[in-house]
Amino acid sequence: KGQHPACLWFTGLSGSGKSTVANLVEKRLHAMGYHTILLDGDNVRHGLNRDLGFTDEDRVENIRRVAEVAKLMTDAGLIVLVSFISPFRSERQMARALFDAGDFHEVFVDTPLAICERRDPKGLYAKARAGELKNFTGIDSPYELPEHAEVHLHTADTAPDVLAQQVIEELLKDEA
Ligand code: GGZ
Repeated sequence: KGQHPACLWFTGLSGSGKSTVANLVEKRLHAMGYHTILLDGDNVRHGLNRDLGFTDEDRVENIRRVAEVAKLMTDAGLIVLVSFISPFRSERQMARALFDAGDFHEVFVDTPLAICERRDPKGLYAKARAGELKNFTGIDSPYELPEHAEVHLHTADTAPDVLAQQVIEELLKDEA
């Protein structure tokens, strides 16, 4: 299948639904015959980046490495889905700059902090509020809102399958 290689870069808070939407998008692309790979904390922070924590400096390095790997995989012909908080504008810009114009699609998974905190599937927000977890994004570590995202997903009032479709439409919008 002839989809041009590309990078779908998901950014958003912990618990925003990045992984849920990215997984749905990947499943659909796969069903359409595209070759994809999903990079996220589960397969990167436990391996390649297991030396990194959550200080600003470590997050910068986390995202730098992920961006470089995503670029290599895109060069190899894959559609790469990247799902990290990626809280800093400058690192998202650095990632974007690695790619040819039009091959990088930033997807802002926009879920208000209050909703992420209510969900708190791993109890991390509670720990952060209690002071047991330092440098937690949205609590005592910043999340810089995307200003140039190609896709802006409002998760509070839209079902995941509809959000996934919005991402796919962005990816395929220039296809014949
Ligand atoms: C934010 C943290 C932290 C801190 C552990 N701050 O909901 P999760 O659990 O599964 O996703 C979060 C994940 C964030 O890692 P990223 O590599 O995406 O972050 S970044 O792009 O900023 O480098 C959360 C868990 O790791 N987690 N401690 N302090 N999230």
